[in-house]
Amino acid sequence: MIDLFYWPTPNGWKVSIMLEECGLEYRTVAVDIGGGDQFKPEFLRICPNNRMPALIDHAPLGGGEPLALFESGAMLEYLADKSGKFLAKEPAARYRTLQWVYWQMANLGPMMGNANHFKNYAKNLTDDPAQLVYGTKRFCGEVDRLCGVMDAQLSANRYLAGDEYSIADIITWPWACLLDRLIGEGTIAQFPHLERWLAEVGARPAVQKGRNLHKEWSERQLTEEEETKRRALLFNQTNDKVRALREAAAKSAK
Ligand SMILES: N[C@@H](CCC(=O)N[C@@H](CS)C(=O)NCC(=O)O)C(=O)O
Repeated sequence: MIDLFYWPTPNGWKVSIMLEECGLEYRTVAVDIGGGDQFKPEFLRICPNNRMPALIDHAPLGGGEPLALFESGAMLEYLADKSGKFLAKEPAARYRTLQWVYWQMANLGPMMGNANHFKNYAKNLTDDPAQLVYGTKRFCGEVDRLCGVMDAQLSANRYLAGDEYSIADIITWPWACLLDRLIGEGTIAQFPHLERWLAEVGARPAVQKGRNLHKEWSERQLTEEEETKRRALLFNQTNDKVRALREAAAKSAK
C-alpha cells in the first residue's frame, strides 16, 4: 500500500495521475498547504522541503523498510520502476524520457508558478507596479518560450518523449493544462501541436481521475480570515519564517 501525501494542485495531480495510470493501490493523506500541514513535524520527516506531494510505500521496490519520497520527479520515476510502466528500461529511450521529466521539473513548473505569482498574486503583496511589470514580463515571456519548445517537439512526435506515452507526459500535463488560464484564454491555439496533445492526454480516464482527486478540497470558498492566513503561510517563506511556522506546528501537535 502507498500513502500519497496530497493536496489538489498541479504538483499533486502528477502523482495521483501516475498512481491511477499504473493501477497501484494507494490511500490519500491530506496536506492542507493553506492551513499549514506542510510544517507539521510528521510531514517534515517525509519531506524536509515543506512541500507536497510526498509518498510512503509500505512495500517498496527492493524490499525492506517503508520508503518515503518527496519531489514529484523522483516519485514518478520510482512508480514507473515499481510498476514497469511509462519509462523504458532500454537506456536510450529511458534517458530520452528523463530529459523531458527534468525539463518539466526545472522549467515549465517553476516558470508557470512564478508567472502566476506575478500575474495573479503579487498585486496583493506589493504597492510597487514596477515590480509587477518586470516580474510578469520576465516569467510570462519564459512560459511563452516554453510553449514554443513543447509545440515544436509535439509537431514531430505524438508524445513528449517520442511515440510512447510516458512519465514525461504525465508530469507535464498537469501544469500545461493550466496554460490557457495563464497566457490568456484562447491563446493556446497559437500552439496547435501542444493543443492537440493537451486534448489527447486530457481524455485519458486515468488522467481525468487523478486530476479530479479531491478537487472539492480546493473548491471550498475561504473566508477572508482564512485567505489572509493562507497568504501569510505561502508567501515570502524565508528561513526564519519557516522555522517559526515549524515550531508553532510542533507546539500545537503536543
Ligand atoms: N518541486 C516540487 C514542488 C512541490 C511544490 O511546490 N508544492 C507546492 C504546492 S503545488 C507546496 O506544497 N507548497 C507549500 C508551500 O509553499 O509551503 C515537486 O515537484 O514535488
